[in-house]
Amino acid sequence: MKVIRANQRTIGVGARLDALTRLVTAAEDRLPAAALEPARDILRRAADRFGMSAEHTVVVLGGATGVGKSSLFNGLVGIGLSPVAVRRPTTTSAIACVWEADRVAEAKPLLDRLGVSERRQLTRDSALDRSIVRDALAGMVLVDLPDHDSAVREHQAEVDQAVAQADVVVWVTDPQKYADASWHDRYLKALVHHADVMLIVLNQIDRLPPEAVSECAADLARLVEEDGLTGVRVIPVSARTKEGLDDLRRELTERVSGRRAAADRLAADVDRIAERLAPMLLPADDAQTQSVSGDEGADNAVPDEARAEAMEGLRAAAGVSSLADAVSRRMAARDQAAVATPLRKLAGLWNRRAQAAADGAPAGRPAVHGADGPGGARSLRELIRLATGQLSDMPAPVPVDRAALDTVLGRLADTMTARLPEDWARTLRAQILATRSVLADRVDAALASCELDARMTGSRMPVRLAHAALLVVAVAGLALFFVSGVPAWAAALMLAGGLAGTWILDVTARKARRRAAVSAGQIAVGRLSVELSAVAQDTLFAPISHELARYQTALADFAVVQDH
Ligand SMILES: Nc1nc2c(ncn2[C@@H]2O[C@H](COP(=O)(O)OP(=O)(O)OP(=O)(O)O)[C@@H](O)[C@H]2O)c(=O)[nH]1
Ligand SMILES: [Mg+2]
Repeated sequence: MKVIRANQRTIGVGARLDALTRLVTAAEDRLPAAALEPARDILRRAADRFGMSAEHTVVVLGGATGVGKSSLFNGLVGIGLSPVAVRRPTTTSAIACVWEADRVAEAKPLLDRLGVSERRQLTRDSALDRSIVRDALAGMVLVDLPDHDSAVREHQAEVDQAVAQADVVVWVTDPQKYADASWHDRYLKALVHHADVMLIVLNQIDRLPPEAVSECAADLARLVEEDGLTGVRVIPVSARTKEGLDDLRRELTERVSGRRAAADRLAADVDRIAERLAPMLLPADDAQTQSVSGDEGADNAVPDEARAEAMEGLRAAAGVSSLADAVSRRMAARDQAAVATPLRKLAGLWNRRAQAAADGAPAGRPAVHGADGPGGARSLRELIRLATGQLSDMPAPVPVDRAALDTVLGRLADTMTARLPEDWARTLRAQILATRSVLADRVDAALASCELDARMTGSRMPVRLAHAALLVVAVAGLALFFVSGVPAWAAALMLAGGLAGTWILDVTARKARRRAAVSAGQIAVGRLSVELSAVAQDTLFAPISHELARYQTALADFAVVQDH
C-alpha cells in the first residue's frame, strides 16, 4: 500500500518509548537522577495517555449478539472481512483489522495482548487504498468482538479483557436491545470512569419509522445518563443502509487523529530528551557528532593490551617473581648440595674450622645446604625436610602490595574509561577502584594456596654412589703409593683419575641441578600467574565487561531513542 506518512520517521514512537524505558533502567545510578527525570516524566505521561500503544488507536466494537457489530465492522473497513449471519452468535472470537497494511507487524504485539489470534489479525486489502494521501483513520486498529451476552463463557472473558485495554470502546446496540438491564448493569454502570473513551451506536435504525429514530436515540441517551455516564455520544446508524456511518467515521477520525497528534507531540518530546541526553551518553570522542549507531564499539571485553598491562602490574604487586626466585634459589641450594662431591663438604668444614679458629669461636654445626636459614637448629630441620624431598619452608607469600595495586587499578581505570562519557566513566572508575580490597584478599588467598612444586626430580643416589666409587679409587691410588711393587705412575693415575672424576661429576651434576632449579622457578611463575589471572578475571575483568556491556546496550537503545 502506498501511503505517505505525515511524519517520515524510521522508528515508531512506541519503539522509541520502549527503548527509552530500557535506557532509563540501564542508566540508573550511572547518570545523575535529575538528568533522567524528564525522560521518566515523558514515560509516565505516555503510559497515562497511550496505554497499549502510542502509534495505534485500538477501537473495539462490543455489544449483544445480533446487534450488528460485524456488519458495522465491515461497513467501516469497506469490505466483508467479518462474517455476518443470521445464525447466533456469529462471531466466535475477536477479529481485528489494522488500517495500514505495513503496520500489521507493528500492531502484532498489541493484538496478541488483546487476545486476537494470529489468523484473525487482518488488514484492509491494498486494492482498497490506492490513495496517496494518508487515510484519515490511519493508525486505527478496529476489533470486532464476540457478543458479551453469549451463552459461551469465553466470549464474556474476551470482551472484558478487550474493553479494559481498548483506547475507544464503541458499544453497539439496536432498538430492541438498547434497554437490556444486563448490558447497562454489567458494563455501562461499571465503566463510569471510562466515559471519555466510550461511544454508543444505535444500529439498525432502518427498522424504525424515521420519526422514531431521534426519540429512540434520546431514550438511550437518557438511560446511559442514568447509568452515571455523562457526555457519552449516541450515534444512530444503519449498517444496512449506511445511514449515520459517516457520522460514526467522523467521530472515530477525530479520536484517532487526536491521539496521532498527541503521539507526534510525544515524538517531539522524545527528540528533545534525546538531545539533552546525548552528551551524557555518547562516547567521549563522538559527542560532537551527536549521533550514534547501535553497534558502535560493540566490543565489551577489556582489550588485550590493557589486560596484559594490568596482569603485569598485578604480578609485580603480588611479588610473583620474588616468590619464584625463592623457589629456584632454595631448590638450587638443596639439590646442588645433594649431588656435590663429598670433597666440597670437607673443604667447607675445613674453611669453617679455620674461620672459627681465626675468630676464636667454637665451630658451629655445618650449614650443609647453604640454605638461608640462620642457626644450627634450623639447618637440622632443613636436613630432615630435605631428606623427605619436601620443601615446606617455602617463604610464605608476603601480602600483596596494596599501594602498587592502587596504581594498577588506577591505570586500568584510565584506559577503560577513556572513551566513556563523563558520568558513566566516573561510575566505572569507582567500580574498578572499589575492587581493591577484594582483589587484594583474593590474590593473597590464591598465592597462599598455590602449590609450588619444588620437589627434587631424579634420584641423587647414583650420583652419590659414583662420587663414592671415584673417591674409593682415589683413596686406593693413594694407598698404592705405599705398596711395594706397584708402579708409582699407576698409583698416581688412580689418585688423579678418582679426584678428577669426582670433581667433573660434581661440576656437571651441579650445573644440571641449577638448570632444573631455574626452570622450576619459571614453572612457579607460570602457576602463580595462572592463579592471578583467574582471580583478576573474576574480580576485575568480568565486572568491567559487564559494565561495558550495560553501557553498550544503553547506547544501542539510545540510537533507537534518537531515531537518527
Ligand atoms: N435491518 C438491519 N439489519 C442489520 C443491520 N446490521 C446488521 N443487521 C443484520 O443483523 C444480523 C446480525 O448482524 P451481525 O453483524 O452478524 O451481528 P453481530 O453483532 O456481529 O452478532 P454476533 O457476531 O453474533 O455477536 C445480520 O443478519 C445482519 O444482516 C442493520 O443496520 N439493519
Ligand atoms: Mg459478529
